Amino acid sequence: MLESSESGGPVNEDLKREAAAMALLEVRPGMKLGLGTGSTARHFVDLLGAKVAQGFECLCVPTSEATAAQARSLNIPLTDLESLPHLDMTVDGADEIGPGLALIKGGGGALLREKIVAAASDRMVVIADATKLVDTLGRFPLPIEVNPFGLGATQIELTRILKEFDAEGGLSLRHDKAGKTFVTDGGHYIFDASFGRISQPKALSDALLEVPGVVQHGLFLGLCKRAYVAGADGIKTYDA
Ligand code: ABF
Repeated sequence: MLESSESGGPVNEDLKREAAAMALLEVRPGMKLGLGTGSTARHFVDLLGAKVAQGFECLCVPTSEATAAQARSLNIPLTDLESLPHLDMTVDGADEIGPGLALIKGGGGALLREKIVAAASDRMVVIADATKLVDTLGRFPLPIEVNPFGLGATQIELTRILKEFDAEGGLSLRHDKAGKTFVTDGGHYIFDASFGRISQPKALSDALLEVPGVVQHGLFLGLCKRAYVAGADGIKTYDA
């Protein structure tokens, strides 16, 4: 049931949970699942935990230490891609969902593991509220995960790429709430790149991956097969 916000509209968290509940309907007993990261994926893990508490069987690979901790607290059986390199489905959130279900992810800092786990899955399902839908990717700054070694040289290369792709803004090294350089679960740093509009996602992806210091970036192209997007007018299903 939706609660009302001060403006009378549905509360965002309720929308996220409704999208998560839709993805849960795809989960079958014995499935091997990738568990995403972020506040929307968190709802999915909560709902899955409630099913597991009723005896539902599944085996899951988390995409972050935060999700692993949540899943453990709910007694969801966990493993890793070393033991289980192939998954049936991954359910995750996104920062932006563009045409063809191209995504920007990584606002939560877990993009590398999220991409590895999604790529190891038969099917990636994204859950989101309708604020994540965009006509063109790029309004949300693109996270680029980099190796701390050679940071200055990597920054110069990335600045060149931003210029080449007509970025509206610049690069900024991500910091945590305490003001320290944000460090990913894999020990890397993240640059957030303000493109404004990404009109050639594939070309940009290729250019970024050519920079030796770039570990991965938050453009998810051709990975997402379905999105459940919850808005005030209900839940819409988008298929790639
Ligand atoms: C993960 O969490 C990330 O890839 C994305 O950055 C973020 C979305 O978070 P939320 O669901 O909290 O908006 O899915």
